[in-house]
Amino acid sequence: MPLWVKFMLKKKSSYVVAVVGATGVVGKEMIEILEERNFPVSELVPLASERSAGERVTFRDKSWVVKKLSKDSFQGVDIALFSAGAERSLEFAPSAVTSGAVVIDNSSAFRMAPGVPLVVPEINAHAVVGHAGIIANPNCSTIGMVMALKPIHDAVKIKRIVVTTFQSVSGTGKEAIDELAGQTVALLNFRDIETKVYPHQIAFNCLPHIDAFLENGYTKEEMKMVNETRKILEDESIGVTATTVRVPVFRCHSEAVNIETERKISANEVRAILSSAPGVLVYDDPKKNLYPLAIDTTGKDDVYVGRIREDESIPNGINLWVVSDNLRKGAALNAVQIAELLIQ
Ligand code: L14
Repeated sequence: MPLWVKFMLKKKSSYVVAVVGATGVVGKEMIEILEERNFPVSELVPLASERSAGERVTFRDKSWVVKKLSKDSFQGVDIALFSAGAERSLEFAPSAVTSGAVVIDNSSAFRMAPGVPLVVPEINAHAVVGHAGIIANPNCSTIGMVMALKPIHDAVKIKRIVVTTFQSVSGTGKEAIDELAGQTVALLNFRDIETKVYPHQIAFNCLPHIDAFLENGYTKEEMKMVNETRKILEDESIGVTATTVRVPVFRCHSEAVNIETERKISANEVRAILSSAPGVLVYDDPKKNLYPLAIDTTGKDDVYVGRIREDESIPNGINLWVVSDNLRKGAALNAVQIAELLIQ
């Protein structure tokens, strides 16, 4: 028996679904999306740290008590959606798998582990087969970018990607949302600011620093974009280089993406290809001042692409502006879509 058969989800009419980090920004979004998409949930098991245990979450007009996350939390759980940070995932995901659950993990803990599928359903749904209990959800910025690039890669093969991100604070969590709001109000009232979550003031500022710095001078967030992109596109030959920047935006990540392709492709051809790509919406009419904006993509499922131009500095190059909701397609929606693949 191949190993993955052992971990295959048994088909049922409905499933016990645990959400780890149920009171967090992404956890809440997961619960909302499970409801919105009518996922067959027989029982919701909201889990969180000691601090949030006892709180309540609403799911299908019913109030569910959040329980304290422990290694015994997963008895009888079919699917466990984890979004409580890499440390929690490392500590508790193995217990969930041992209890018989399939884990869909939103953290960076297992993404690059060999044998752990890293999945964006529109792109590499086939990769879920072969999991050994854990399936990883890619980084929010990686998901938006590969959604826009995979159809182009299929058409003309991408050789190199240069990306700069403009990332909102919501991915960091509720404290970061409060920090941006609090600093903004304080500064407009000529008061001193507090800086707790980020190393510098985020209000009215841009921080070229997301996640920890590595020996090579890049941040972990930048290297996630490099390594995850290659794993998802199943192409180690693509060159990827990234600069990830935190901006004073609450929700949605924007990305300036420059690609060099093997064969020539025009801006119009890119528009045509992306127009028929599932989960991608071309929003590109500069004459009418139409281009993707973080404030417009909030709450949307699609990845919005605009400002599509030929890079006139090289023979085969394209520039794009990609915006997506980091909490939805960048996190909770993609995780629920993976769960949908498992029960198909
Ligand atoms: O999934 O925006 O690896 O501060 C880590 C950084 C999620 C977002 C990940 C942020 C990201 C987070």
